[in-house]
Amino acid sequence: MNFQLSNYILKLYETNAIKFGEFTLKSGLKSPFYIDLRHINSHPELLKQTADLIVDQVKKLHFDYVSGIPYTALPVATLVADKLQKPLIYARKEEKAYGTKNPIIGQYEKGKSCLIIDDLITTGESIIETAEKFQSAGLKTKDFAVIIDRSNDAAGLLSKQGFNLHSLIKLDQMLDVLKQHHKLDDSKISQIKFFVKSSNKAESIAYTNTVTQKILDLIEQKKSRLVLSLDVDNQHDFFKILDQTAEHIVMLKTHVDILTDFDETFIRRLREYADKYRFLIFEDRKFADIGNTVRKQYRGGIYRIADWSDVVTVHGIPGEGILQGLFEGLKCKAGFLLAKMSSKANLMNETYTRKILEMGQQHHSVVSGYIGHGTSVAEIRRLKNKIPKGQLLLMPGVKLQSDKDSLGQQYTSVREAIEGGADLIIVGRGIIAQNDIKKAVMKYKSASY
Ligand code: 5BU
Repeated sequence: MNFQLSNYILKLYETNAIKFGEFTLKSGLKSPFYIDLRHINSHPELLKQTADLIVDQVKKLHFDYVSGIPYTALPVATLVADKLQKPLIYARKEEKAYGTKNPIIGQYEKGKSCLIIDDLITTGESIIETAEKFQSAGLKTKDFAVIIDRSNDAAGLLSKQGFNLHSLIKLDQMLDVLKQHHKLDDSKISQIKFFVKSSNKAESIAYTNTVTQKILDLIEQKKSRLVLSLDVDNQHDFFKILDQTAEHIVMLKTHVDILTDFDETFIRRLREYADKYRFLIFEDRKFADIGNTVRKQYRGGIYRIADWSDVVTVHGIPGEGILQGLFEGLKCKAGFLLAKMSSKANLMNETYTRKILEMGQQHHSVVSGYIGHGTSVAEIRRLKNKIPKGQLLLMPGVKLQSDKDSLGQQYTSVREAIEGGADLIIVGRGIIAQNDIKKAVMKYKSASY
């Protein structure tokens, strides 16, 4: 390695941009090292040096614009753009929750290409996500420059998708330089290497709780990925529809408070159907209060939901206490967190969705998966790729063809939902509003599996 680069690595170490010790990561894992390149921006010389090194690395590539992923990489991208005399554009960090605003800020011509700069690459997923934002805005993205590549093989992953990764420093190089300068010893280095390898393994653990396993078994046994949403207001209609659909569904989704004639017999009868036709009961209650209140709403009141339902929907907005309030001390119960709703202009943006997935992963013993939605295969697949292994994606707002209703519901087609990776589709009016219910349920069942 050249002198300039090892000198640069030492400077990163001296400014505490690379630290060794014990650090708790977002995932809950304890890491023996931590890289925080935000510090670079507070050291003008180091920032300039970073820009010079990146310029050296990318100056032979062809691109029309320079971009940095906010916030950390934006200052250095600005310097790089200046040195190369190319225009700077960048993608909004917080996705607009609604509206049609372009996610790309700055002036550009469609069809031209952009170099994207980021500080650190761990898995490559956030870079791919950014590339997709640029691509959907009509720009080409092929080359990425990062300061440190601390991944196992992000370059390999990116190249499979047609992207080139140009990193200034790889983890092994960084460790070598610090060892040569007596900042690290062999045992610490093997600890770090072991951590990087095993944390990748930890990320690939499948979080499958007993309820999820039941759902997965039913999908295979029934050859169906169908959840029927039976939103009618009286028991007579309810069981009439259930008679024609029960054997083909994996779960029956209820809104029990829609019924005008709810009583104990309804619950008894429903449980008998569930046992006879082997489906889970899914009360779409969308709990959204503090732990103490949801516990009472779930286990008490006139509905006593916890007594008869297998799964319920939960909003993560009150924080993780809601999961404890609902499920602590109960067996064979699980929730689905709302990660992205199907209704038009809903306020769940990308950041919210990501936080919900983090919460769900940490509480995988009681979170079977997520309610999510997308209006295209690509959007659904993007969401699915972020869902921890072993947890499920349930998608409402599904019909045979894409459609909408007059109150903001958006429907994506079954084909797109399944192609995008939805584990289960939730269908209401696509089935229950049809004259021939039996025919409709068979159509959805076979299109789903
Ligand atoms: P539909 O008739 O297929 O539109 O019914 C959809 C059902 O799924 C309905 O019970 C909604 O309450 C439920 N739903 C939804 O449509 N979108 C969402 O984001 C969530 C639930 Br969460």
